[in-house]
Amino acid sequence: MVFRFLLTLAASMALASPAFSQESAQYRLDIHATWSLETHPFEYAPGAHFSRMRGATHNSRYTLFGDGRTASSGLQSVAERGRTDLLLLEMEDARERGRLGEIFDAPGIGVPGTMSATFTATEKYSLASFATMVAPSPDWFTGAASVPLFVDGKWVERVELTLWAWDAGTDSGTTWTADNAETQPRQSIRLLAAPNFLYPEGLRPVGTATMVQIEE
Ligand SMILES: [Ca+2]
Repeated sequence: MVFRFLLTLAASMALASPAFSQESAQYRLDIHATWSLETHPFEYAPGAHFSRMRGATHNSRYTLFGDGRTASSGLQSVAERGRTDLLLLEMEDARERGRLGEIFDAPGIGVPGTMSATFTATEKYSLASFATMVAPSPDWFTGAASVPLFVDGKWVERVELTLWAWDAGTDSGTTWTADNAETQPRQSIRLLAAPNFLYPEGLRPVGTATMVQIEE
């Protein structure tokens, strides 16, 4: 609570004094789901959508996901069921430990489509991550992890990201609507090279995202 108050205080100081304006930057995140039956014709995904997105600003002591890492239970819940409540608890815990700043989210969307959110990054929490389920699926998700927004003493004005499908390594299903098949032990998170995403030219992304600095 005190911490939240301090954050609020810091935000109002930033507004009040230009001298503080460089200590934080507000960003708009736009996630463009390009995935459709036309772009990924291998099999049909009934009711294809991106689930509710959840993200956060944080420092280098927090990692939402990464190639070769093991998924947290919160990420597993996102990837398997599109639920973000457990991930929210993990993020709140990380915030208590001083690893994470602002938490943000956006409602799910049908694909193709766009979802958006705004957030404020600070010098202390200048990395941004987010995840959403590629749904329906066994444990497939997309997102970005630890995107640096404060580089060489400056706030990055615009970041463009390619969104790949990832396998959370927690369910062994291989089709969009496979029955639940828990992977024991958990495998590591990997780029998804299933036929659903692998085409002659290589892996086909499920979308793009931009983080653009906006006026506070
Ligand atoms: Ca899997």
